[in-house]
Amino acid sequence: MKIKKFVAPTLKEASALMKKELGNDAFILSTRVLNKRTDLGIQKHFEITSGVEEELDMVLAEVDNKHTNKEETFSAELMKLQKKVLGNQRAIINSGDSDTIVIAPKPKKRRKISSDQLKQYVDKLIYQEVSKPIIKSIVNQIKKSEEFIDPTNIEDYVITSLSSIIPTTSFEIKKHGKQKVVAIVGPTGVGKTTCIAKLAAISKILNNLKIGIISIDTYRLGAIDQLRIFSEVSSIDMLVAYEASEMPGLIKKFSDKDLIFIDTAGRAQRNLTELKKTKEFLDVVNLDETYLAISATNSTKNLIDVTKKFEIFDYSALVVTKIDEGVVYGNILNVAVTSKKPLIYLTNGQVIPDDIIAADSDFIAKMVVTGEIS
Ligand SMILES: Nc1nc2c(ncn2[C@@H]2O[C@H](COP(=O)(O)OP(=O)(O)O)[C@@H](O)[C@H]2O)c(=O)[nH]1
Ligand SMILES: [Mg+2]
Repeated sequence: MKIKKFVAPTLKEASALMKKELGNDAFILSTRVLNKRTDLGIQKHFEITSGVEEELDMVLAEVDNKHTNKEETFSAELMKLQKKVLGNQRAIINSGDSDTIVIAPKPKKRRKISSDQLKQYVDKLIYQEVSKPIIKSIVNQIKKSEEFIDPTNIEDYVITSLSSIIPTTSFEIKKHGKQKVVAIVGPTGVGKTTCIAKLAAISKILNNLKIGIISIDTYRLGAIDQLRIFSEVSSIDMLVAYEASEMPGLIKKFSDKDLIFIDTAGRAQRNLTELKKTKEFLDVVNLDETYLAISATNSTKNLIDVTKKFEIFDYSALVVTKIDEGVVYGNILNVAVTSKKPLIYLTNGQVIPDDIIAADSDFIAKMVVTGEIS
């Protein structure tokens, strides 16, 4: 096992450094907060001690070989494997020097987590409908860093481990006054128009940007009215395209805008012909980014199906809507990991513009582990 420490101002940055150097198979052994002297004085930094296994773990292969469909059996299976590995007595002690560590016999002092405590977390993740491979990887990490985990830090450890696998990205405005064009696609009623209204209002009020909205949702009755009322109330210019050929002209009309949002028709992803009609409107525009909106209330299977069907739009990030209505949150984690698309926003209610949150992997990991939106 290769072991290394990474220090950065945030846990996320430290985790990114780790992944960059050790690859995606790297796991977190422990984390701690340091006070680091910088040009700006003493600042809080996060240190991750991480490791990467040189060869594939036999134990995981064992889980794979046993096709356990029932969740209870799966959990019991993990516990059995866990016990087996916990027998391996080894400890990693920090020598004080930030780059060196000493591997020594385990001191008896630290109170180990019991099988029941670990099972509690495995059960929590199963209840949250986190996919089996993800739970396995978390158990795998815990198992390898058992020496560092005790009843007081296991929750933080599970959250940090989950957080390190959630891809996120953030919205950026183009520099030097260049215009940015963003489209949001997604299934019917998922919350695309509401999301655009929130983003448009925030960008106008907080960032002082000139915003234009183009709607191509002439399909659903009342869809245009919904947006027109919003644009009048918030004094944001809005144009409607009835044919794909009108799109370049509308973009030109908005040549003074910093940011243009394109709101698309909510069409069922089962109907590829319908999706292609929407795509015709977007194909004639120079899009900077396309986001796929998906609802937190859908099952993992449904969400993965949507992410696949909408691949024709070549979207760059996911917006997860209606997290306030979600009962469990493992689906959000599963779809981000499976689709390999980063999360950019979460929406948590109907209020414009308040109910939108920039995606943060720690926040999402916490939602999954605690079952609550903090
Ligand atoms: N609870 C909740 N409702 C939302 C959220 N986002 C949108 N909605 C509601 O979902 C419904 C459909 O939203 P809309 O934006 O018209 O969906 P679209 O068809 O994808 O454009 C509306 O009643 C919205 O108020 C959210 O984050 N939470
Ligand atoms: Mg809409």
